[in-house]
Amino acid sequence: MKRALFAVLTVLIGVLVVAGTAVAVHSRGTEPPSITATPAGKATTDQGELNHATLELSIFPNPSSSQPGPDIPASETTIVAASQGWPFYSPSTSLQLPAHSLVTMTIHQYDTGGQIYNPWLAKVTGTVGNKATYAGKELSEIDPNNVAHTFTIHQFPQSTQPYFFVNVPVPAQSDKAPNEANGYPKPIDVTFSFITGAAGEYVWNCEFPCGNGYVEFGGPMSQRGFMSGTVTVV
Ligand SMILES: [Cu+2]
Repeated sequence: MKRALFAVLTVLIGVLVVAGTAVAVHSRGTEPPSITATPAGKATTDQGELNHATLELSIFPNPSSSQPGPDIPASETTIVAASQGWPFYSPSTSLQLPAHSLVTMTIHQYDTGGQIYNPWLAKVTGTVGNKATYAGKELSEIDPNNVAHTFTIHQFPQSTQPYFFVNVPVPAQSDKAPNEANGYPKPIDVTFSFITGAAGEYVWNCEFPCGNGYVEFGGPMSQRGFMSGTVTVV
């Protein structure tokens, strides 16, 4: 058991190093304008009564006329993204969350996917109950062979900020899912809540290799505004 855990941790650290390197070696680029979680009154949690806030994101498989892509200045990157059909989180990857609060996020997922390299990342971690609701069904993990993206918040390795780690895998659409009028299939809605700590600057990224280049961690995976961004806890 201990050996298996070490193996899983070793692979996870490897994935984070590769993803981190891809982000670091790439030009950081412009971050899209930040979006702020909406206050939603109070919530009772196992840490007592806390402020509650909500945030909605969508994941689109490619820019289109109905979804033009990340709100970053038009550049070579955005032209390549459109021509290669890069997936992206919308409306922004720059997220601002209230400190010491319950945050409920909903992700509307429109993209296909496949097998994730590290099945540990197909488990829900760091949310309330280590669970998320997938199209109305509460689960603690999804099929590692049917992942589209992940939403993974973590801190900088050298950081002295409070520990903050959230991983929510997002399942893939069927290749046969019919498109609706907006050119995308009916979304799979994923909802989860987590509790923020003290103020700090964090980052998040997708841990499913949905890009191109080295082990599919290039392209949208290494360009901010698509599959990674910032989490500012204020
Ligand atoms: Cu992704």
